[in-house]
Formats: sequence, structure tokens, C-alpha cells
Amino acid sequence: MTTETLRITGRRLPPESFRLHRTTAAVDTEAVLRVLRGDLAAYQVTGYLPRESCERIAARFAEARPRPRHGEGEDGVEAYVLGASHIDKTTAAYLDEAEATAAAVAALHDGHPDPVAALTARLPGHGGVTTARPARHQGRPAGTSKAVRWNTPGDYLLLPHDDLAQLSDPLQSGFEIQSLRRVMAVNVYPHCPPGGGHLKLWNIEPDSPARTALGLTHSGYPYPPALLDSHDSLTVPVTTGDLILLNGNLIHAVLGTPHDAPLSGERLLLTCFTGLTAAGELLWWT
Ligand SMILES: O=C(O)CCC(=O)C(=O)O
Repeated sequence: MTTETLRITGRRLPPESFRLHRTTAAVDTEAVLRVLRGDLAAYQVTGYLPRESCERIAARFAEARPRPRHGEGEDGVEAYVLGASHIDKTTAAYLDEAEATAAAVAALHDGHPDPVAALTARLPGHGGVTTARPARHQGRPAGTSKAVRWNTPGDYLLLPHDDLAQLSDPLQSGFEIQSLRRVMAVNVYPHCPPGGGHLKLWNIEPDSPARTALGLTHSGYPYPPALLDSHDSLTVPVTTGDLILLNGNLIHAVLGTPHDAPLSGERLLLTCFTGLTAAGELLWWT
């Protein structure tokens, strides 16, 4: 089957849920819980991270000489990453990486609280969340957050994808994140230059047949942009200091800048994934 004849099937949010909720500085916990449950597409808190923190984290990231992740970006580098990513590796290899990078991630914050962890710490006691903790495997914890600078020129810094499919990778069989049915991404931006690096979400949470037809069963990446034209979309204009919570089951992408402006060298993301277990435990991983 050619991609022209494929249709991405799945769950669509009702129009009143497929929207961006916004507040300034203060976090509306009820809105966070709506994203977590899949009842809201995205929630943006402008001015979440004070300017001094943004500048400190960006400076520490530059000093740390983060490692390149090879891929289809400029000079064969898709991103510069500080911290661990569970994608495409065994659970043991991921947890080794989380342990090996924990001190470098903590050093980004110079003794100040990690703003990603500060968000997850707010949730226990609200909306049936009993506790918040790292996902674990054989007693070993997942990473708390990672810092990422995408390095791909063109229309997309990161192509359309969903955050759920990657949990099913057979390499991570038995890792407790595999029992989760929903993902909420917690994203904080110490720097985003004006004019680009925005987030685009499409109103489709793809189902297994759609992923299988596209060969994306365990990756959820990348959905061909042309197949998304028939789905409603919304764009979240990212600004420095934002916290953005995303319904990660929806297909979403990071947009580039018009005219190849030198954006990719500057935008900086701190992030973790979260999900709620049937027992009400909020798990995080990276
Ligand atoms: O860079 C961003 O704003 C979001 C990145 C993202 O969607 C991901 O890492 O899955």
C-alpha cells in the first residue's frame, strides 16, 4: 500500500478538548490533570521558569558539552542531549545511561530545583494521583529529566510522532512503563528564539492498525506529514520560560523556522514523559 492510500485512524478528541489552555506563571493543577487523562490537548504556562533560571540552565548546558545524537540533522547530528533516553535500547541500557548522566543533569540546576521535577511533585493528592515517582525496573529508577537541543534544519526540528508507541518496544519487555495507556510530556523551555520551534498537534491519537500499516508499531515516528493534512491541528507558539504539557498520545511535531534561520543551535528543552498507572501512581521517565 502506498502512503497516498493510507489514512491515519484512531481516537479524536472532541472539539472542546482539542485546544490549548493557557495561564501565566501560576500552574492550574486541574488543567494538568486534564492533559494527563487525555481530556485536553495541551496546557501552556507562560513565564513558568524565571529568566535567571533560563539563563543559568542554558549556560550550564553549553558548558557541559552535551553529546551528539546521530541522525538526519545538520552534520549528521539529530540533537545534542544531556541525560538519558529510553528510545531504541534495552531497559538495562537505558537505566545504566540514566545513572551515568544523573550528576550531569543535576549540575544543570546548580542546587536549584529541577523545574520538570517541580511540576510532577505538585500532582500527588490531586485528581486520584496517589504518588509521583520514577518508573523502575528491578529496583533501578528512570531518569528525572533530560535536556535536548534539536539540530535539524528545514520544516521540522522533530517530525510528527506520538509518545505512546515507543513504550511497547520488545527490547523493554517487563519495564513498568509498558502497562501505561497514556503519556503526558512535561516540557520546559529555558530558551526558544522567537519565530520558530513551535509545537504542532494534530487531532488524532493513532491506533495500532494505523501504526502497523505505516511500519511504526514500536516507534510512533515519523508519521508522513502529507497524511496529516486531513486532520484538525493546532500550533502552540513556544516562548522562553514556558512550561508546556502535551497529550503525548496525539501526533505532534516541532516546527522549524522559515528560511532556515539559525534556530536549531539555540532552542533548549528540558523534558520527561509521565503516565498514570491503574493504581493512581504517576510515573516519570525520559
Ligand atoms: O522539543 C519539543 O518541544 C518536544 C519534543 C518532543 O515532542 C519529544 O521529544 O517527543
